[in-house]
Amino acid sequence: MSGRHPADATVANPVIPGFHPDPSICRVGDDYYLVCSSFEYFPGIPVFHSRDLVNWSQIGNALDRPSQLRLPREMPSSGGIYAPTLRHHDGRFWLIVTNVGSSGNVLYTATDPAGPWSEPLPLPGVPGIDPDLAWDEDGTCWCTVAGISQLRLDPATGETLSEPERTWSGAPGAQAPEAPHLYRIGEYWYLLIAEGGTERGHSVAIARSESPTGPFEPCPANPILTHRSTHHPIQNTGHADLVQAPDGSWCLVLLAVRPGGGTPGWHVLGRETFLAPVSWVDGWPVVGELSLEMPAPAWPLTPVQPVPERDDFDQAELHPQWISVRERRPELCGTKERAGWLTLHAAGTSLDEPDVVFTGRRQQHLTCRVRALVDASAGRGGLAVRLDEQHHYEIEADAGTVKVLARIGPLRTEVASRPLPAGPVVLGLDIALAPPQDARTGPDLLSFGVEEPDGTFTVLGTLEGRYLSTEVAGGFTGRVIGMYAATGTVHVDWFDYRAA
Ligand code: 6LW
Repeated sequence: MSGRHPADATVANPVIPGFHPDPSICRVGDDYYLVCSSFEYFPGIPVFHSRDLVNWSQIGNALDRPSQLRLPREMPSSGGIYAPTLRHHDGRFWLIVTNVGSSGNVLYTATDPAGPWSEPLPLPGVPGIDPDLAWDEDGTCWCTVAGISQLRLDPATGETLSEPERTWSGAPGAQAPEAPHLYRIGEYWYLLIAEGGTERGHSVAIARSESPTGPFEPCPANPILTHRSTHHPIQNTGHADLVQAPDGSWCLVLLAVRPGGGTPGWHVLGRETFLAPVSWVDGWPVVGELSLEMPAPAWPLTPVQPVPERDDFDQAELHPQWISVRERRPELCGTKERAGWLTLHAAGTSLDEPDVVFTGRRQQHLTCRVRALVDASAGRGGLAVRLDEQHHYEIEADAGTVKVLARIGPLRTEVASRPLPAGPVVLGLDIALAPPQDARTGPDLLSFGVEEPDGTFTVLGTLEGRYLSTEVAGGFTGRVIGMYAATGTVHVDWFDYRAA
């Protein structure tokens, strides 16, 4: 993931770049675990491990069996898995989450956060979204949800033991009090929330009480974190979770975005996971500098194995970074059919459909270079950048043609087309920052093309990136780059993604 800066004086933020929103973190001994929302993608809820809060590696996806995660076709994009909370209690990991548009609030447990995770335990009495779990000294389990309200829960049965009661809902009149997390720290119970909405007004606020149920006293310095109304390159700061660092100091993980281009600024990688230092003054957390290059922490860093840039599809199971839309049926998408290749069988669907046969990885860098060796001689498909079914660009091959296609809202267009000689072809995409021209430009340019036998890259079409941004498409996700089959069978020998 993110690494130590060569000078060792700073480290890069976001610590988990790309579409990784709503981070929730827990510490067990020297180990940290972090989960994120995954919306309409399967497998769901990426699980990360770190020993230093800076270097993270993905150790799995909590919801990796169809029985754990149902994402029905009718459920729109940006429905599905919202805002998990991960906690460790009584020797077990607890993951509470909302499946919006399907099963509502559900609870999973595991002894190893890398999996396997349990089947979902339904929580029919838990309303709304953003559920949190906290246990008090006598073992009572408190579940707090967006709004903000709280109830007693039996996490073993899923039964709710009290009616939801309003606790503290942030600044009077502030939009969307959400993302609550309740903690016992020192002599107080702290209720951390987000408010202002997940867009530019996003912020983090906190209150405290001597009891987990309140009454809560708001921090006089609220919001304790927001970048609204600033020129800061990190915006939409909110949805945070507190954790104690290896040296006993504290940190916040949070979501934020990196908008680019002219006005209003477009963010294309989704909401990413950032880290910020926290100090305590008079029993209140004070959030330190949140920057793209932050001072290296005081504790030792433990670099992790980066995800290989190239995947040769020579393993029976796909790396956990690969995600598909709503489901991944092994008979339609996998590496077992042709050894060393990823095989995709179209199921009568295309990228315009909610159940396209697609598998991709999150775009994690503002500029990057992607290549994939594709054999589409028995079908039609290729390499796509997907925001949702109405916002995607792709380079598509069939037995004799290669085309660059774009869908933006209700509009579809063919941008370029050229004949293709027989045999597999290297399809490619270069994403570069758009040159600053005027207030309407940017943030990036996506050039699709093919690699010629001599290795040169021929661009067939260049498209503006803003149409694949959250500000244009709406929703909660970010770009995912991957391969798909629109008709017949498409084989992919390798996929190579690297930061540029
Ligand atoms: C999530 C809410 C939020 O449920 O966005 O930014 C929603 N915060 O807490 C979807 O991620």
